[in-house]
Amino acid sequence: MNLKEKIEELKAEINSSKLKGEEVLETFRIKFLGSKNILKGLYQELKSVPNEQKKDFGQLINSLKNLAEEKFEEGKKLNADKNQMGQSKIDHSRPAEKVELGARHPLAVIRNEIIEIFGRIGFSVSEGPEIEDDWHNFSALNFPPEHPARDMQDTFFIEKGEKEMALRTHTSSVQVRVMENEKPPIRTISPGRVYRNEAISARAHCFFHQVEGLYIDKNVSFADLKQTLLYFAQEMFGGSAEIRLRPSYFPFTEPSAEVDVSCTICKSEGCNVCKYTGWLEILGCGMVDPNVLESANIDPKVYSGFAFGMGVERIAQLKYRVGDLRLYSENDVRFLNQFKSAY
Ligand code: 2NL
Repeated sequence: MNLKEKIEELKAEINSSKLKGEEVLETFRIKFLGSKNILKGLYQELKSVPNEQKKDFGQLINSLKNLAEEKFEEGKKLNADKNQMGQSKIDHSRPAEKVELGARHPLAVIRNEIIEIFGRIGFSVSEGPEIEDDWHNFSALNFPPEHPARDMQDTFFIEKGEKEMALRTHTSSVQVRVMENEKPPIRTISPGRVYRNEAISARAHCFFHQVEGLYIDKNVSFADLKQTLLYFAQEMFGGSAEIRLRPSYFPFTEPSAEVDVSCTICKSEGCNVCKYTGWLEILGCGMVDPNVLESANIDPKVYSGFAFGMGVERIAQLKYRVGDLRLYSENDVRFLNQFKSAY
């Protein structure tokens, strides 16, 4: 038999090999790919082939070797989950591995609950960009040019092309966009992440989450604001919750107030969470400043409105009694798994 015939024969043998079972596979490996494999003999014979034919024969033997390797890999796969008898190695009676169910993040749970509570009295949900221009984050909201809240210490400023932009410091910027794009009556809330340039500690973070609310129509009064917030507090903290308003200041509302809810932990008896005051601060609010309405081309002589803003972490802190803000962004499953049942 000449070299060409030998190659053809081996090729046919490789192609027709049935590599079922570990032993058959091993025999195949030794014959075609082992340290004393049969192809080595062919390379010996190549030496006596006339020079002008060496290249062609060399290629033929190489492709034979590749074919054997392919066939072997195929056989390995074929045998991976079968034993020598060709039976499945998979134990179908083995108990299934436990599938760990994920849990919704506590901040998402609280945010969804807030959306749901305001949804029931007709508030829609608005969203907007986290990278904002000065107009939507500050100027339209009646922040004077030199107002300290614009300060580098509070705001992350970034360059975007030619323009200086900022990471929004509140979702009021979304509300401004709603006022610019829609006609009253407006009844919407804007949940979202906001950023402040602060050192991270248990009580401060460089980002947190807010839900702001805005209601604009004819004859909206402070009484409407108070009743809306009482409704919210009782839905969120239970029917016996009470609220109180303390005068405050925000550039975008006049008058402004801070809102406390009666301490749900000690029922206002006095505890270390409410610092023995019986009250917990939950949000800030007020009547939308006429300047803000004008900035968005809403006539303050025709329309009035109220607005409020709350920190989602703050509400979660009170509902779940989680003091350290850092836990909300560390993604430690030992923390997250505690919120499995919530929606
Ligand atoms: C807080 C206080 C507040 C607002 C947010 C607002 C939005 C527009 C106009 C007027 Cl477009 N006001 N939002 C008003 C009062 C308070 O947030 O302590 N947030 C965590």
